Amino acid sequence: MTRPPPLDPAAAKNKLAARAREAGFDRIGVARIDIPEDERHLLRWLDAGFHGEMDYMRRHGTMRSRPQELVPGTTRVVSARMDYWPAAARDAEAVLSNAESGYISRYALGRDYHKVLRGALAQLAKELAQDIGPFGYRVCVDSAPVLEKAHARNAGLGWIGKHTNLIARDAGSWFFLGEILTDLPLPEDEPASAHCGTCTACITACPTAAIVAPYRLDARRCIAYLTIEHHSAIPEALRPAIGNRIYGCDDCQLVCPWNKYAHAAAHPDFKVRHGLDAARLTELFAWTEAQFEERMRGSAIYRIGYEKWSRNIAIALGNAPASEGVIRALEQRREGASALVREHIDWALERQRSGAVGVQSASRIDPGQNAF
Ligand code: B12
Ligand code: SF4
Ligand code: SF4
Repeated sequence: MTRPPPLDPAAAKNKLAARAREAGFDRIGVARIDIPEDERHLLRWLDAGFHGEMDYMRRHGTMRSRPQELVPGTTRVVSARMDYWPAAARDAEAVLSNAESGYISRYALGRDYHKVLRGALAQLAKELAQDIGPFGYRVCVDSAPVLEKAHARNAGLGWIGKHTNLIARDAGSWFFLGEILTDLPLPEDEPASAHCGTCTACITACPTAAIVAPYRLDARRCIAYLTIEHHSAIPEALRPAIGNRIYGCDDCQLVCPWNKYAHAAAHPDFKVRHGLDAARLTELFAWTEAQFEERMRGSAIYRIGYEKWSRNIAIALGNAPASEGVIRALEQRREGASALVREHIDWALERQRSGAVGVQSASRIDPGQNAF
């Protein structure tokens, strides 16, 4: 029987980097597993209730900050970055300032990134095993209980900005992260240094004042949380500031000066689908559930389901300029809508009929105003 040659960690890392490029990743790095300071921030964040309805974040406990509790034997985290900026999409600012269009976050205009990254990471790990022999690993993308940004920072991929996203000096922040937790003793990279300096542009730009302090995000106020993760009614006080953002929010990243260094997505799966970069709200609202299922399958948007999709569009219609067309669209969907959606339709109709729309759609929430 032939034995595999003894592992050369540096050579294994070089192979990994080469295979990662072939698999479509823009950068990888290797980190140790311990992140005690980040664990403290996570626990303080949970104690403050900032996670809102994302109960799973509390349930996972320290497994989120200790990969060795998730996968025994783990000694390294391989962090991988894949850029998603859809360069051919309609200009973000133009869509945001057209209240009759729905703004969908740049990351969700193409295929669901969970599928893209998980597939690429699994391929990467399998090919590395062919190169160097079998090793222990688990791949993670978002859904696994791992503090991805902390590991990526320690792997040298970037720093956690004041808006709490990871930023790379040479690539901005429009990228996804994924990991391979492994028992391979790969050489570690140097953690990245931070470069926000005195800038506070993201904090000022946030429409709902969700960045309550540098590096501290109250998810309950964040439009990404409200439109994607929050299952029940959206607090009325926050609805006007949501404007026409119907899935996710990008404002804090759109103003970040480091994003002038962002790279366009190379992966074909991140190309815009179904004209989602500039769809009219009334047209989206007219979709039946069957049309939503058919068109959104394979997209990250599919995960929120037709009810939350309709809830979000109803809010945007409540923020749109008053018009007969919008009122008709809302009335047509009212009959047969679930109690949750009907409540949001009624709110929108009230605003449309009273003329309380338009100006508020562009407004920001006062940071002192508590919606809870
Ligand atoms: C839960 C979650 C959310 C929540 C909460 C966001 C958040 N900041 O925590 C919501 C739904 C709001 C959200 C929104 C978005 N998300 Co998200 N999300 C996650 C998820 C699943 C977990 C994040 C987490 O653990 N949060 C817990 C808190 C404690 O962590 P934190 O805010 O990051 O806090 C860290 C630091 O800020 C610091 N810290 C915290 N408090 C304090 C206090 C002080 C004083 C200091 C100094 C430091 C400090 O320590 C913490 C630990 O490192 C990750 C995937 C993953 N498994 O990691 C994706 C992830 C972070 N999301 C991602 C994306 C793309 C987004 C959106 C851009 C999507 C969109 N356009 O709508 C927005 C961005 C909003 C924003 N400004 O962060 C990407 C980010 C990629 C990147 N470049 O960083 C990730 C990594 C998913 C992925 N696999 O690519 N998300
Ligand atoms: S994603 Fe939007 S709402 Fe959330 S922190 Fe950034 S700007 Fe604020
Ligand atoms: S906008 Fe400024 S403060 Fe916010 S993350 Fe970017 S550099 Fe840091």
